[in-house]
Order: sequence, then C-alpha cells, then structure tokens
Amino acid sequence: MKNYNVAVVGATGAVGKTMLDILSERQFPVNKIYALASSRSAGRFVNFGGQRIEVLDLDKFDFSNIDIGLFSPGAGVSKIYAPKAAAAGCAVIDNTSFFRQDPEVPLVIPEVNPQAIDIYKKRNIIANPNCSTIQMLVALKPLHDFSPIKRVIISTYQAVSGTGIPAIAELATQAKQLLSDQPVNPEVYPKQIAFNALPQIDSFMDNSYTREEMKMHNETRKILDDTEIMISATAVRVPVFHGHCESVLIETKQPMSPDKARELLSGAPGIKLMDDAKNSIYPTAIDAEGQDEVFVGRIRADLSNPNGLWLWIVSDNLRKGAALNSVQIAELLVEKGLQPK
Ligand code: NAP
Ligand code: 12T
Repeated sequence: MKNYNVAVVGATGAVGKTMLDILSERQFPVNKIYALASSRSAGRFVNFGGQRIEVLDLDKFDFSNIDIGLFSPGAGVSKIYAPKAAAAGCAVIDNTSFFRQDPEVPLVIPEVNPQAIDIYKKRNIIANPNCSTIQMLVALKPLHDFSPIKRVIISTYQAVSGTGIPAIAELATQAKQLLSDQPVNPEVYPKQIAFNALPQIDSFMDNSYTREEMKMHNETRKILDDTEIMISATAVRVPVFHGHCESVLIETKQPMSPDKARELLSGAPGIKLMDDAKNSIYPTAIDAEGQDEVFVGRIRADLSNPNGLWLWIVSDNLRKGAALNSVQIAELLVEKGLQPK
C-alpha cells in the first residue's frame, strides 16, 4: 500500500477540522499528516484520529515533501499559497472559490464528473465546488442522465457553519442573548441571524444576485459541461448550525414522473432517498448532520409545467459540501495512480 504525505491548510477551521476527521475515518493512506494555519494558530494543536497534531505556520512551510494538499484557508490565501504548493509538486485540492472558474482547473464532484479530473496536471490544482452546488448536482445527475435537465430554479436554506467557526459562535451567542432579553450585535452577518432568515449569502454583484447564487449558476454549467442549462438561485441563510436544505424545481427534456425520479435516485451513488410524505418522512438539516449522504425527499410533480419536478435536497455542508468531497477527490487521485514522493 502506498502512503502519502498530506497537508491540511486551514486545519483550525470548520472545514479543515472536518477534513482531518474524514481522512482518519476513511483511513486515507497517510504517511505523514501536517496541519497548517496562519501564524496566529501556529503552536496550537488539532485532533487527527485521536492524535494531537501541532499546527504549523503556512507562510513558513515547505511543500516539496508533500503529495496532497487539502486547502480551505479562504480565497485570498489560496490565491497565493495554492500555486506555490502546486509548483513544489504537491497536488492541491482547493475548497475556496478562487480557482473554480479557471479553465485549466478541473471542478470535480466524484459521483458526477470524475473524468474531469484528468486535466489537473496543467496546474496541479483541483477545485472543490461550492457546498450548495455539490449536494444539488449529486441529486440531479441520475435524473439528468435519464432525461436532460433544461432549467433549474433553486431556493437554499443554508447553515451558518458554511461561514466558519466565528459564524457558528455568532448564532449561539445571539440565541442566548435574545432568550435572555439582551440586545444582539451582528458582526459576521449583516443582520441578526438568530430567529431570522437572511436572503444574502456572500456579497452582491452588479446583476443583483449574490456571489453564492452566481456560484451555483456558473459551477453547475462547468460541472455538467453544459453552457446552455438555465439556472437561477436564491440563497438564504437560516439559523441552523449544520446542514444545507434546498428546494429545487427542475424542467426535464421529456416529462419525468415522481416514481421514475424515485427509482433513478434509489441506489444512486451518494444518495439516500427519504420520501414518504404521508408518514412525514423527508430529510431535515438535523437528519443530515454528521452524515455523508445527500438526502432527497418531497419529490412531486410541478403543477405549473408538465415537464417540471420538485425535490427537497439536504446534506451536511461541511462533509459532502466541503471536506468529504475533497477527500473523495484525493481518493480519486490515488485510484488514478498518483505516486507518493
Ligand atoms: P473558518 O472556520 O473561519 O477557518 C478558517 C481557516 O483558515 C482557519 O484554519 C484559519 O487559520 C485559516 N486561515 C485564515 N487566514 C489564514 C492565513 N493567512 N494563512 C493560513 N491560514 C489561514 O472557515 P472555514 O469554514 O473552515 O472555511 C475556510 C474557507 O474554506 C472559506 O473561506 C471558503 O473559501 C472555503 N469553504 C468552502 C466551502 C465550500 O463550499 N466547498 C464551504 C465552506 C468553506 P487561523 O486559525 O490561523 O486563523
Ligand atoms: N460564503 O467557498 O458563507 O464558495 O456559506 C462557501 C460557503 C463561500 C465558497 C458560506 C461562502 C463559500 C460560504
């Protein structure tokens, strides 16, 4: 068995910690593991399968001995350090939005477009898609393969853990403050997040969509390799700690019955069907928390269009939406014959 030297960059963050957990849970063939973050956290310790790992300063780290780098230190940091690591011969799997639209960087969901990874050597960088896009496309791919999807309309209900550890703390603090009649002071989000719903994720662009909404649009087109697919999203932050939910309306080329969709999804890779509405069986964020699957329920015919179908798609945003997908990409590299140094 070949073993790899792996560096987790952003290892003290919500995504980085989950990457360390998943590498250990899935027994990824690790020779040496390195936990990297900013100079602020250097000298702290993080957990890797019960082992305490000292955090090292990214800025002082030499990647020449590293086989695989799992990056989630934010787009501005990946912009600078991912190309440096890649040039030192480290295969970089980057979780930030920075490289996702670069035509020389593959944007990969292993269940959806594993073949896209083959061009990664051009830059030695592979981009991990946005969390909301990943869970949606894992669920839509089996349907799209049966009858091409022409149009997608989405509303998301996204957990605060997508924004990182400070946002998880902000929701908990505000909830305590409000339940004890104290005033709240929003810092991470533009408005109060506890007991509220905010139709803004990331910043606004000139077309009045947010960057998160445009990521779903652009990344879907790149991953499905279909520049024509019509897609429009509203991304909403809700006071949930873990698990993104999505209400998704698709329009397929040929009509697809709810039963046909259920048949295509049951047993599809990475999917768990939870769809028995009469018995109140449908997925919620709490059902997905800590789980690896993308959960699908509420499948029903669109009453406004014979080619329309509604789905409710839920997944743990830190796992399949980020860390798990990245580790699965690393597993794909191993399958494709990546040689350790
Ligand atoms: P987080 O909990 O705030 O953690 C941020 C991590 O980045 C920490 O480990 C932090 O280290 C590190 N970091 C910040 N500045 C750094 C620097 N200059 N040099 C080295 N490390 C630095 O945030 P998170 O939720 O883990 O998310 C991190 C990033 O991952 C996001 O900005 C986003 O780009 C990406 N992300 C992607 C998805 C997705 O959709 N696939 C989902 C969530 C996040 P310190 O402890 O030293 O501050
Ligand atoms: N703003 O890497 O806040 O595209 O939930 C992921 C999650 C950006 C990204 C969030 C974000 C990304 C969030």
